[in-house]
Order: sequence, then C-alpha cells, then structure tokens
Amino acid sequence: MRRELEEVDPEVARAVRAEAQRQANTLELIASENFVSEAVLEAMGSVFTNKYAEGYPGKRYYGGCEFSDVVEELARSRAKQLFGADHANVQPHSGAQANMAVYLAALQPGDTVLGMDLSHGGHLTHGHPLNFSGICYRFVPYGVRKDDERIDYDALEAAAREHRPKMIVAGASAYPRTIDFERIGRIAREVGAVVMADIAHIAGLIVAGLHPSPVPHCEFITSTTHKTLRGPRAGLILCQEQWAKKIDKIVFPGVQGGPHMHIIAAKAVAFREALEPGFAAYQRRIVENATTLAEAVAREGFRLVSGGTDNHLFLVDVASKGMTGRQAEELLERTGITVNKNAIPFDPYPPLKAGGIRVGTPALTTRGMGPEEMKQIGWMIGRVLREPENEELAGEVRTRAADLCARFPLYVSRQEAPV
Ligand code: DSN
Repeated sequence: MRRELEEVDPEVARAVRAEAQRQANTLELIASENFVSEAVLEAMGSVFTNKYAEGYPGKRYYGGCEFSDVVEELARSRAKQLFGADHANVQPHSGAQANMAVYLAALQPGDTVLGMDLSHGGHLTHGHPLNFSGICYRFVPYGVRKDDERIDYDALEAAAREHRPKMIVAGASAYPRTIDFERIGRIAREVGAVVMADIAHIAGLIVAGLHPSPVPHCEFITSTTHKTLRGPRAGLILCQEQWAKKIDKIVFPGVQGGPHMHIIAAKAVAFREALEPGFAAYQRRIVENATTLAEAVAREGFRLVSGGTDNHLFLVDVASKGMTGRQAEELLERTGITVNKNAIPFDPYPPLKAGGIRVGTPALTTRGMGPEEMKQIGWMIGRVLREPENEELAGEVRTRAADLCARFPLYVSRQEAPV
C-alpha cells in the first residue's frame, strides 16, 4: 500500500488492507463480481478523479478537457467496436443509471413496460415496485415456466399482445440460460414496442461470441462494466443511431452531472483488454468453469434451477433441502467460500431468506482456476451444505479453500506492498 494513505488515515488504510486480504484469501463466487487488472486499477486511481468535464468530447462546459476527451473518445470507440454497435455512451455511473437514462429517453411516466420478474431472475430496475422503475412506469412482469424454469416466451408474447407495452426489457441478474433476444425483438416489433437489453451479467460472453448478441434486435443495450466484462464499477449504454442524440442528452444533463473521468479512463483500458484475442479464451474458461462447478454441486445431490447453466452462473435450490439461502450463504462464508443468497423461481421464502444461492465463476477464472479446482470446490460446497453441523468438515474445507487461494494468488505485486 502507498505510504500516504497509511499516514493520513490509518483506519481506512487498515480496512483497505483487510479487504485486499479478504479478496486474496477467500473463494469469490458472487456471479456479479470480478477482479480488475492492475492497469484498470491504476486508471481508476489516477488524477482524472480531479477533473470536471460536463458535456461530451469536443463540447464541454469546462476548460482543460483535452485529455478527458482523449480517454472518453477511446472508451466510446472501443465500446462500439467490441459490440458492433452504432453508438456508445460511456458516462453512466452504474447499470441502474444506464437503465434510468434509457427509460427517460424512450418512455413517458406511466407507460407500460414488460420486464422480467426479480423473483424469476430479473433486476430491481426492471420494474420492482420499490424501485424508480416500478414507481414511474407500469411494469408488467414476465417470468419462467414452472416445469423447466426457462423464460416463457409464449406467455411473454401473449402479455405483449394484451398490454401493448411501449418497451420490453430483456435481460436478467440471475438467469442461467441463454436469452433469445431475437424472439423478444420480433415480439416487440409486432406490438410496436422498443427493446432494451440489459446485458450487465453476460456482456463479456457476448463480446466473446458465447452468447447471441442483442445488437441486431434491440434499440438499446445497457450494461455494467465490472462483471464478466472485468472493468471498473460503472455503466454503459449502446444504442441504434437514431437514438444517439436523445440518449446523450438524457445521460447529461438529464440524469447525471459531471462524468467520472477516472472511471471512464478505466473503462477505456478494460475495453482495450476485452479487444485482445485472449479475452475470448478467458470467457470460454468462465463458462467451462461454471458448467463443471454446476455439475459438481449437482453430483452432491443438489437441484439446480433449470437443471444447469449455459453461462457464467447457476442457482442452487437449497430450499428443497430444508435450508434457506441465507443459512447456506453463512455456512459457506465461514469456510472461506463467498456466494449470495438468491431467490429461486416460485420461492417458498421471502427475499431476505431466499430459497437458493447464486454461484458464478468470473472471479475465480480471473485467478487462473480451471475445471480441476471447480470439481474440488463443488465437492466443498456440497459437503458443507449437506453437513452443516460437522465442525471437523468445516475446518477441512476452510483449509482447502485457503490452499487454493495460495496456489492462485491475486494482485501478486501488490501483496508485497501489500495492496
Ligand atoms: N447487484 C447486481 C448483481 O449482483 O447481479 C445486480 O445489480
């Protein structure tokens, strides 16, 4: 760690060091988390944090923006190249703000929108009644079928015909299967709706060609940049050319003030990394690891939502074993394995207890772990959840988790420092 932080604020320095150690010494399986490269970290911690640059490259409201223009232009053009999109706005501070900007650009308050139910794998900003989306617009939820837990496109189509929405939101935060953007696009065109695809979770897979791209089928695409894409914590909007001006105007001045130039610089770096040939191979390993880990957990006797996974994550039904997701999350955490409790479709428990856990492989894949490690971790998860009272087993799993972390170190050059 740099000496300045230690000297100026030892309490924060201690927390930063402890967090770095927590990340290095535990098995991170939260599907929405990842570890950025040193280059991305460096850009995020750069002097661009000092700069105000309201506006867009070449049209700013402040002086001294020539280097801000450089990094924003790089981020925009690389984002367009990565996804093959007409237009990119790289200023949204988060995925939620990206979604807010698209709704404001394409909808009027009170308009009808179809969005995937949060309890079936959607997202808060896809119309949850407690979120601005559900407060400002009339969301009609769609979901998965009870028998195979895959999106019920026939019901979605029927709902679109009945409710004539202005927009259909496609995308999810806890859905382990491929999303048929083409079919959703066709349904939307039939009823005169536009489509927003929220690809926050699967953006990296799309870049690598491992998930069909929504670009040909959707007017708007939103994403976060920190999940499978492995960039800084932030948002992104891609859109068709005819919406470009409106989207830019809504992001600034409509929703946000000054863009976070240090984060935009880091997005440019992450997008460059994603354009490298090795990125597709990394995404393939993420998916292979998810498949292997899912099979290993299933071998331990656990039911997986929809029976498995096509992407970077899967959901384990722990309710059917008489346990809540919260209990499972806590049991695993004390053995050095981090997951999050998650609702499963038709969940018998409320969200803070939840009937499942969500497990994802982007972070451990970044550390270099592969199928062999996934088999071991699947066994560890299965055993801990099957024998919650077995303290000896918990100790053994804790040791194994620590050994794996030691074999696949994180931020090696920083650990000497440390951080
Ligand atoms: N919190 C993110 C996730 O975990 O998927 C979504 O916003």
